[in-house]
Amino acid sequence: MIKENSYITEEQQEKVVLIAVDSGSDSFSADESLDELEELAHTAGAEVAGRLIQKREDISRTMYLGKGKTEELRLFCEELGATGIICDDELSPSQTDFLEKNTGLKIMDRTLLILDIFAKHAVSAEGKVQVELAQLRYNMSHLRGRGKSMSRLGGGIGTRGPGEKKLETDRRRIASRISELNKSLKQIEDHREVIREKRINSGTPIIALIGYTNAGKSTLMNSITGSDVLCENKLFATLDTTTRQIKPTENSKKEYIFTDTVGFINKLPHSLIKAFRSTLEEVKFADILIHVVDASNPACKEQMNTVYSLLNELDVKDKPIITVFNKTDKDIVTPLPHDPHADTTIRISAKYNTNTDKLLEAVEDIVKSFRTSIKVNIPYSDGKLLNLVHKNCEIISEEHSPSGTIIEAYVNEEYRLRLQKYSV
Ligand SMILES: Nc1nc2c(ncn2[C@@H]2O[C@H](COP(=O)(O)OP(=O)(O)OP(=O)(O)O)[C@@H](O)[C@H]2O)c(=O)[nH]1
Ligand SMILES: [Mg+2]
Repeated sequence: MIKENSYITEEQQEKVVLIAVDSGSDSFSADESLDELEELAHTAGAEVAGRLIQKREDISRTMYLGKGKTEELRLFCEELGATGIICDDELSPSQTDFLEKNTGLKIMDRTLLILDIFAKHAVSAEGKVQVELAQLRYNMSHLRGRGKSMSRLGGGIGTRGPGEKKLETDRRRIASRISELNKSLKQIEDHREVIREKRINSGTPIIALIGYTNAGKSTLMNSITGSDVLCENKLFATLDTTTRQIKPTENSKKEYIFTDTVGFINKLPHSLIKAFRSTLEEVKFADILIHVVDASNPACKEQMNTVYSLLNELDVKDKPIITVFNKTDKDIVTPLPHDPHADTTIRISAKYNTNTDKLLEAVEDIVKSFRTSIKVNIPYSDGKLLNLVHKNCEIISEEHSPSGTIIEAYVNEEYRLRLQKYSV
């Protein structure tokens, strides 16, 4: 039988050289950053043939590497038979032109690579719209004459995804497509808002799993909630938010909502932050953050710093944080970094389910610390509120009086405020 898409010829694997400038100003070393770029390149399906780093304090607006270094790069690529070059920083159009003219190869950058991976991994309608928006924004700021990099021939990195056909359209067409996409995104976001409101009204604690990409968030989500989110040793395996409702411990009275979210990365492209803002901001609506750290990664301290600076950028503040040092079944960094933002830290292995019970107890303790016990007399005329209290609060005692129902209950802050007026 002929397979449906068997006529599609295999994409030729790109063989790339990675380049970076070491200015000494980033918290990641140039080598660490290129290790990550290499992972990104593998995830996007390219083979990495070599890398080249130049020590340089200032990067010129027109030349990413110096003249001599660019010639060295050309020879290096020739020797390795490379088909493309990937730069660790986002390149300006003139920097791309210069590299392209002087090496004759396809020039890509970290941003393009991340966008390409997002395009490959987008599943939901929202994810696809967000990726296309980010791709168009990137293309808008990189529109220039058709060079090798922009040629559609041969496919490969930067040519995939929902935005593909639009790459060749002009600025005006792109702008009108952006506004079209913004409209449909707004509709999806409104829908999300309704669901979110419902969740908040239910008073159910929301716990978000956050952290650097590949730290093990989805693996942890699966091990604590029994769900089957895709986990892969690839960057950005998860793009869509998944939520599951479970009782954290056997003795828990109520269920909690756990959400698995998209991972963070150093130098996350601005076009992506902008397009994915609503997905990234899921964490804003959580009551507790579980910060998952890959303790076996030598750069885990820098990764943690990246996570905290992105949280800051998203204006996520004052949330209780449990930091879990994951992958402790492997060789881990010693000593583990100190985390001044965490309320508690726990060492776990999500893969082998080690210490996840301790994590859930810690979650339960924090949720308990949120609630207060109250005694109220809810008049019979406010039966609606009484129903909500029954549904969403933990009742300690209940009796009927001539004027209303007298209830003692554990409530969260929201219900404490709602019920304040009936307090006895
Ligand atoms: N050895 C070991 N590997 C783990 C552990 N937890 C996760 N992994 C592996 O780490 C890789 C990434 O795991 P994911 O759960 O997909 O990571 P993630 O944080 O969801 O990643 P993204 O969705 O890509 O941001 C997978 O290959 C997992 O099997 C662990 O405790 N021990
Ligand atoms: Mg994941």
